[in-house]
Amino acid sequence: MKLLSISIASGAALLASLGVQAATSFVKTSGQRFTLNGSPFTVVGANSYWVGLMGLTTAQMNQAFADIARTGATAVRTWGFNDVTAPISTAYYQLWTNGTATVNTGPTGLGNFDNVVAAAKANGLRLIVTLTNNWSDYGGMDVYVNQLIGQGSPHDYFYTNAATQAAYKNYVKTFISRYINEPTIMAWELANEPRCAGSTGVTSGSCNTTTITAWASTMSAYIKSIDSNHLVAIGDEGFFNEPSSPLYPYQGTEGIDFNANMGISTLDFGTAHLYPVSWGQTADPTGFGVQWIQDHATSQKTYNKPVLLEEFGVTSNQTGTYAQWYSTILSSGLTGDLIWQAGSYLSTGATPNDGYTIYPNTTVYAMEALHVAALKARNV
Ligand SMILES: *[C@@H]1O[C@H](CO)[C@@H](O)[C@H](O)[C@H]1NC(C)=O
Ligand SMILES: *[C@@H]1O[C@H](CO)[C@@H](O)[C@H](O)[C@H]1NC(C)=O
Ligand SMILES: *[C@@H]1O[C@H](CO)[C@@H](O)[C@H](O)[C@H]1NC(C)=O
Ligand SMILES: *[C@@H]1O[C@H](CO)[C@@H](O)[C@H](O)[C@H]1NC(C)=O
Ligand SMILES: CC(=O)N[C@H]1CO[C@H](CO)[C@@H](O)[C@@H]1O
Repeated sequence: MKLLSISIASGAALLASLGVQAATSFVKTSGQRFTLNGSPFTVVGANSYWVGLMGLTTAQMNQAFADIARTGATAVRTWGFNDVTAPISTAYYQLWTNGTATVNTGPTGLGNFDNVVAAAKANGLRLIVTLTNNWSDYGGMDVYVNQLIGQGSPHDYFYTNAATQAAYKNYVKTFISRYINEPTIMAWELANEPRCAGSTGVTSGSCNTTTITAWASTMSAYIKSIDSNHLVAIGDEGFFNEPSSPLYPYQGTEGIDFNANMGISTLDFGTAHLYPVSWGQTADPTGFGVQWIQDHATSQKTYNKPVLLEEFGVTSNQTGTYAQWYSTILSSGLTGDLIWQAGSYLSTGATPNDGYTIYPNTTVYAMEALHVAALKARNV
């Protein structure tokens, strides 16, 4: 779709004729639902972490979002961070030099993210924007720790050190202040997959679920104090904290207590991920996922807040596995889901494939479209 080469007036008419409505109101929550102008709003779609990181043209961003929108999707989760220690030509959002952070507000920084937002809006999609990473991909928490405390310091100092907390707040404030009045952004997320340990494996030994719950409480309240328009969530994997469970994702060892976090009043919805194979649940990955979805739906009802399965994937037998997971999402009442991850064939080649990527000409992509329709029908 060549939406970017047409005038605004005819663009709006074209979008209306396609049934695409540009965002004019903010997505809110009511009990376990998301709402828009007081009516139920189904949050379903895909992750596209790369759309604001690869130095894409606006036409390429537009194609990536158009591919996702063609499934009927309503939302896309993406990275609103890239911390670097030397400028790069594609896109980065914060530059660190000798312990000093500078947010990149130029065309390769927030100017680039403006284009991401515009392309999502042109395709009628809402964005869930994640503000840092547990992992060292695109910088993340370890850059804050290394720059402000010392190279190789424990990962979890990110959550408790005064300097890292101040720097994170400064980044978040600069980023979100630019988009306070932008309804295309559905939600801010504190971090992708916060854990006590990161890519280096170095920890203080004193981090536990209390540490990350306290951090999430402080930082979500901070965002709400600046921006009352947008929803806020953590972006975590949704691990439970039941130390006697035989299953690792239920034991709380990574520092996440899903139920404790659901109780934080400045968080609007809960988040969960689902990667049974990388979590060692290899005997019956599909069955583990069915139980995981049901257990999060139970917490959703207990805390009366929406829960999104906002990342999930297997790299083999996708159709067999996703059929059962989709069916469980529908029947359990879980609020919504976002698959990991969307792929497109751009003019410059295929977008990143980590083994989970679904491209538009595949069976899984067609399955995704059927699931989107079924979830919308359930939520009426
Ligand atoms: C960073 O510190 C090093 C060593 O003190 C110094 O050589 C370098 O010039 C500094 N870089 C900047 C950008 O200030
Ligand atoms: C976490 O550790 C602190 C002490 O470092 C302790 O007070 C707290 O009870 C622990 N939290 C959990 C959930 O075990
Ligand atoms: C694929 O997954 C489905 C659902 O779990 C299962 O019934 C089927 O046996 C699996 N097929 C293979 C080849 O693993
Ligand atoms: C989908 O399209 C790509 C790029 O044109 C091609 O390489 C791939 O083989 C196609 N896959 C299927 C399943 O048709
Ligand atoms: C340990 C882990 O899961 N690391 C993953 C973090 O996320 C990136 C993508 O941003 C993956 O490439 C890593 O494998």
